[in-house]
Amino acid sequence: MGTPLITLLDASLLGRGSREAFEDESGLRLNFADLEMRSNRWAAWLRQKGIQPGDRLAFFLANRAEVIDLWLACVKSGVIVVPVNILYREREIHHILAETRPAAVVTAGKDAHFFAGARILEVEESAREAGQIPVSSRPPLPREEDPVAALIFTSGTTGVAKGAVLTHGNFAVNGSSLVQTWKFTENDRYLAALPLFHVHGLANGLHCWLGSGCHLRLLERFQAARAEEEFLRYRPTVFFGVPTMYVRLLELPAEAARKIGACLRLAVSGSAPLSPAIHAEFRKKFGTTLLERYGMTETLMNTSHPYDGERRPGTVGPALPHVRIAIRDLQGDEVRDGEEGELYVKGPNVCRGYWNREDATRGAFVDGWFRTGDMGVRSPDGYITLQGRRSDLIISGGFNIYPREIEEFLVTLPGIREAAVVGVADRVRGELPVAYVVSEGPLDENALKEALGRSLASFKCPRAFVRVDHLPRTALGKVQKHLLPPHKP
Ligand code: MLC
Ligand code: AMP
Repeated sequence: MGTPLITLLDASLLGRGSREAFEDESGLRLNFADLEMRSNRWAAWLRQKGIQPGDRLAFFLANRAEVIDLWLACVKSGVIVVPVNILYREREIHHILAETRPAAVVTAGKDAHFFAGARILEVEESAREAGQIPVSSRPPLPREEDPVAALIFTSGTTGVAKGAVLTHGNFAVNGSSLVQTWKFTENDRYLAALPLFHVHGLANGLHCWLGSGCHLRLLERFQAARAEEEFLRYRPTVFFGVPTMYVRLLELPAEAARKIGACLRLAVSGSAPLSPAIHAEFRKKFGTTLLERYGMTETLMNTSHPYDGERRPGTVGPALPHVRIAIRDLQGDEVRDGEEGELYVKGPNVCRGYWNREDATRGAFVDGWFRTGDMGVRSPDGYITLQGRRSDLIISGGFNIYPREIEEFLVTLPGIREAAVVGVADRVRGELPVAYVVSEGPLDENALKEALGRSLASFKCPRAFVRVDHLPRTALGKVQKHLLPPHKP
């Protein structure tokens, strides 16, 4: 049974009504009572549009106040949110629409063309409509015990994007656990720069804020060139980021870094590996120690460095209090401390499975334990070190890239016979994708990039294309990526 998510949020929405809650880059300022009222109006607007509990509502929006309004309205009404990464393009978007069949998509007018065939609710117009609805009361609570709150797309270990079915209970337990573990109080100031279409920004960011009643400043996106000004003016006590953001912050002048670090009690890093070198440089320059945590779309957060204890670089800390982690060998037997294996996770944080994909769901769980695909080792004092993945997932700037998706697309282009995509190390983004291709004639890189850019998110576009005569394969035909010639930029 799950805790109702709204209970966690009500401590602020109802309990701290007059307290300042929110600001954004346009100068909009809201208190918690405003957020309560706005989301009630949006919930009434959803009903006016005929969107019922259990229906899916997709949004394709850069960070803005309406994303929060919509999230809260859907949580209150039992409508299932499908957040779509705004960097996605036709191919990825069509797949998500086909899988979830949303009742409508909320998006900006300029992006409506990506959603041909779907019912589009333009965001500005929708906000005007919702703002005029004279209601102040909430919709009736969803009747289900633990309703589905969101379907968030991720490729799991297989490469085909699937919607992780996350319930109100999953979000509630994750949010309340992080508020406690990270010692959030209503006096915190959280600078929110992560996109709200992924769980790092949505499940952790919004729920730590509303679960604690602190203040949030929402940025449309993280921009390194504006970071100094943003941090110095807002003086956040809390920041959540992917390692790329911390690498960018290291470019700030020493004096600014010292001032920022003096306010920042909690700087959380996650979604991709953080090197011990960056951990050390950040500490030296900002005077604050990064706290690393490990999570997944399907499980929300699994581990975290302790707030008061040792934030051991290179590790992701021990399991969070509500999470059980087992490390198992290929036979499924638990390994001893110090031995490598695959991480399996169990707990009220774990999603129900994948939307309409029973086979994939069955494949992802073993006796109720979720297979993460992440390899790791646990020290005798419980700290977990991640050591890579079972699959060849590439993580670039905190966004996931599945080589197979790009390889399958590349071979549909004229003249390309075979393709293999690998990640190469990059100081700023962690990894960058590079494509090795067997082609019939010379490669036209510009034409390839244009074709990729039309169909796939920009971060998936290979930074280089290397022409090879053939791909190294095993006797069974599997590509041996480790035998590809090294890429020299
Ligand atoms: C990145 N880009 C964006 C964007 N973020 N465009 C619009 N809106 C955004 N929010 C595009 C840029 O246009 C550019 O494309 C490229 O990405 C890199 O942008 P940049 O300006 O050069 O920024 P950079 O300094 O490299 O930083 C990128 C970044 C971004 C860190 C801001 O990668 C980012 O927001 N990452 C967060 C990913 C995230 O939230 N992951 C959580 C997943 S949940 P071009 O075409 O010029 O290259 C998960 C579970 C868990 O994994 O554990 O949390
Ligand atoms: P996603 O599918 O976007 O939810 O990405 C989840 C994956 O990101 C995990 O399975 C890990 O491989 C990776 N990840 C998340 N947090 C960390 C971290 N702190 N260090 C290394 N990898 C991480």
